[in-house]
Amino acid sequence: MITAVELVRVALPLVRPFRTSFGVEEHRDILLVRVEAFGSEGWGECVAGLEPLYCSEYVEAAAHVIEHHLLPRVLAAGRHDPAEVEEAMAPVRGHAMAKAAVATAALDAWLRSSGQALSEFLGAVRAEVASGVSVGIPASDRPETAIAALLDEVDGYVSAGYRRIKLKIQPGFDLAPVRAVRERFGDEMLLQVDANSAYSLADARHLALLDAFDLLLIEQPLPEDDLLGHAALAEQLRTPICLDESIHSARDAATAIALKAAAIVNVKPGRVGGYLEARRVHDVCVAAGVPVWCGGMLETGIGRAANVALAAMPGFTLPGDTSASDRYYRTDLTEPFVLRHGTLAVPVGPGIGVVPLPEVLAEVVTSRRVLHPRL
Ligand code: OSB
Ligand code: MG
Repeated sequence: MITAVELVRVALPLVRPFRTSFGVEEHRDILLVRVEAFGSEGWGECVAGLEPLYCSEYVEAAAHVIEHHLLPRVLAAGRHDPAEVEEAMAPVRGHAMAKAAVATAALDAWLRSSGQALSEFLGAVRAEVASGVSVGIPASDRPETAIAALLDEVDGYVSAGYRRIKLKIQPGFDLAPVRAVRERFGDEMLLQVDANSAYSLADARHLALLDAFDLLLIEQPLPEDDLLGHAALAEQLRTPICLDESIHSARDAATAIALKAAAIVNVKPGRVGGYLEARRVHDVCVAAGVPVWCGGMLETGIGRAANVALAAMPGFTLPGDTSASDRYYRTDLTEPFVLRHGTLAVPVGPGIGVVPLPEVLAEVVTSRRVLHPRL
């Protein structure tokens, strides 16, 4: 049973601004959920951004919906095992990232109480997972300097050993950077692009020019609710289409696959409401023979640890956006994840296998709010 719940907010600057077609993030304002349950402590990281730009959720709204709508329902339920926590929050529409943070904290405590690692609970089959890296759009007024900056950044990641590079693209910054990266690093490099829904179906002929570069996939070219558009686009491209923003559930994944809107699926546990649903997305994809990979939301070690456990499941056959701590933060909240031969080690300890380091947390915490028990 859950006996205590606390919302912990921390501010962490990114090592470099992360620019996408929807905006730029220079630091994260992170909401952590800490619970005490079953005699153990559990942590969940909310991946909602500062503003509702990637999706409709944002961190302030997540804190509000947790306090006023999710937690009261969870506390009113009795056992607080993983299935019950998920079921208790189900009447609330949407707010997947808020739900995932609560569910993961409860799951972490539940697993720790029995000494089971999240990876084992999920059915992981690997001890380390191949790491890719998501490269933001450089800030620059002139295209040549933007591409030079991009090549420098990619060079650093390639030298570090990352197994796959993902370039963020948008109209006006697509063919030239992809061509430049291919020319510099060769045809063997695993390369993909992510548009964060910046295009329309009218851009199909332009996007088909990316076919020349043998990309692994193009991620979310069109708006999130445009499955038919993605299916129509897929008929005009050789590059496989991967969906990110469109997939909010295992049912969405099944629909997108059936419509041929997605040939590959990016799973983000925050976007689908937690690790139980992320596992169901994986299962749907495996049954359909569709590759899945684990996306990222610039998580600290808390969120990353759980993502790495998920990415160790058998259907995760492509490298994920599960990069090492130093790609994001100078000092991570947890023991840092370090790249070894292009992989991250799957945590082996109980639950998510990591906790915030008290001395780091003390440095970066901006607020702590006890929601339960109300004193
Ligand atoms: O679209 O995958 C995305 C980060 C924030 C919001 C959306 C996305 C991303 C990334 C970064 O691409 C992935 C990472 O955590 O490394
Ligand atoms: Mg994406």
